[in-house]
Amino acid sequence: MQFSDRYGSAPSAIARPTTDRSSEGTEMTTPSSGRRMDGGRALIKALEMEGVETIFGLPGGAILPVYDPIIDSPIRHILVRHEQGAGHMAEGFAHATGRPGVAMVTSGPAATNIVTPLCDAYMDSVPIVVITGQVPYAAIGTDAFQECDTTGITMPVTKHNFLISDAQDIPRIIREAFHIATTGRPGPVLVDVPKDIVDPKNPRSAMDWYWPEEVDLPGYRPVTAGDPEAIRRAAELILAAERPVIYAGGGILKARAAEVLRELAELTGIHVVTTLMARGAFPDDHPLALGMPGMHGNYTAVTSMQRSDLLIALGSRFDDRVTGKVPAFAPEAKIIHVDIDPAELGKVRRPDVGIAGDARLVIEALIEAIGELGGPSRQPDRRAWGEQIREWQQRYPLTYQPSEPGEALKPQFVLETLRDNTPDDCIVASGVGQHQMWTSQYWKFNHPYTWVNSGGLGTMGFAVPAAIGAKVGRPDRMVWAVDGDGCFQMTAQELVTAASERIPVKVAILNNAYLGMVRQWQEMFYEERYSEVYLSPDLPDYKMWAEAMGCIGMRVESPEEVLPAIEKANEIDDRPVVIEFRTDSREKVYPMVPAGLSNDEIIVDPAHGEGGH
Ligand SMILES: Cc1ncc(C[n+]2csc(CCOP(=O)(O)OP(=O)(O)O)c2C)c(N)n1
Repeated sequence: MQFSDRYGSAPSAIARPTTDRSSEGTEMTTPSSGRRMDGGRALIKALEMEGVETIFGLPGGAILPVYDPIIDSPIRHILVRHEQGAGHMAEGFAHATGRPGVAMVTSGPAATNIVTPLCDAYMDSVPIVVITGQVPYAAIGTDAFQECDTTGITMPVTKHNFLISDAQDIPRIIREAFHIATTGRPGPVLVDVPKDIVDPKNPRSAMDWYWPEEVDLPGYRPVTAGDPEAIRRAAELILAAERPVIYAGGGILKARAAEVLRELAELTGIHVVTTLMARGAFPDDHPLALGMPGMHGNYTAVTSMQRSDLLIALGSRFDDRVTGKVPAFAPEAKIIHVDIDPAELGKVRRPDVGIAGDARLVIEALIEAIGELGGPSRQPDRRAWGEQIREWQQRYPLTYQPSEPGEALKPQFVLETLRDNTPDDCIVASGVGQHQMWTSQYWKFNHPYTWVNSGGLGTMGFAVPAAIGAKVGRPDRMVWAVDGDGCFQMTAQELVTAASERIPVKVAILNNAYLGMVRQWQEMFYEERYSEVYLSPDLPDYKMWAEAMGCIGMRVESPEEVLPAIEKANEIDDRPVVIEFRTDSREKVYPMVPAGLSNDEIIVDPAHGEGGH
């Protein structure tokens, strides 16, 4: 019996695997069905069958029997220093590769330590599979040592979770876990594994090996193809619109739809905004790119949405940080909303045409429907709209006041220099706060899967472990984390993991000595009453801390030092590098739409001379 089988499970199908990378079998051979095995070995073997190459994790008593067979497995295990790190590494891996990230930890406190990454992955639809140890099945509910109700705790923050009760179910459940995590709207799936059913010394762990060829979950049938009638109506709306804007969300990346998005934009000549989660889904250097909308979006992205007569929302969820005050959001716009998750349609704003389906398939069908309806030449003359957009772009570019000689470094200057001196396909991960918004604003994302970010939950401490996971997934790419001093202090210990595993990530700390984003709100909305946001510029000594963790550490205080430090960091490829940039603590993120206000009340940078709205 499973505690939380929300989708229903098919009986075990005994079938042949397609691949087997296990050390026990010869490469690419099929293991004999019915071979006796213990549950721990079966679990690792099932992960191998899923093509898992890396597990991020940390062992403990309850999960020991699953850790033992790792020694004989070709799977690489990366030993983290805190389970939160394992979860974010799995997420970073998934963000950068599109393949599911895997984390494995023990019961009780280890399971609760990984709840934050689970919630983070849930909010941002990141496919990860987390395996947790559990006390022996019979001890569940007795408050046994290191027991906690992991499935109960994680139910609201996982797409699905399993509590395995029978060793014979292990291959099927692992197969289902990966299927659920990666199909439909991707998300985190947790598998809780009681110790007795994986412990070779316990008869309850004995099972006959099999590999289910197919997954059959009667209650789980994600819709992928959009309704043709709705697609035709959407195409009609596109062909009639005078001021349309494509509102691209993270779903574009999840659906691997960046190429077809570009095709649609170029076919119709419609401009594209990319949300915080969609940065990279449409190239920033494209003439139709408008950049990021929302609370800290640029003026043109925000205002073009506000003034549009048609918003084509593709894999975006009308997040409050994008809409601002909902009743005042894009008041004249009709809405086409495409999402793999039908629950998103109409959740915040009622669409004129709602299409449940995979973004890539629906966009392809839309392109076809536009052709059938007469093609893009049927569209009205949109030159005036294009002119208006260009005028906004010229009038309200992103700006900041460069520092005068002797003044503190500007974070935007650091980011511009980093952006201009890293490869175009460099992967950049960020923490949460001002540095995150500046990175999203100032970086030029010209390739998909180059931006690794915690958008929904907004998790401080995400950057360092996520960058490590991304680098493990894409060792061929340069990976930089841009972190705040507050965020860095939450998960910096994972640099010990990176150094000992020789994962050469690079970290830029924008040290403004404050919990900067909170300070910004206190300055703007709490009359400069700075309650509990000062961190100190010198404590800790980041350079020494980095070095103590096996990294190269550098400190940069003046503009002339910025480029040489970045160049030096770029040359180091055998260990992690940390550069502490001491930045101006008074700097604020602009533009800004204050929380709860309409996007029409966007504050452009006062230093730019606009003086407000
Ligand atoms: C785990 C967690 N705790 C608290 C917050 C609230 N919060 C959002 S941004 C921020 C400040 C971040 O400071 P820092 O890392 O120094 O970055 P900065 O804003 O200065 O760039 C805080 C405390 C959060 N997002 N996550």
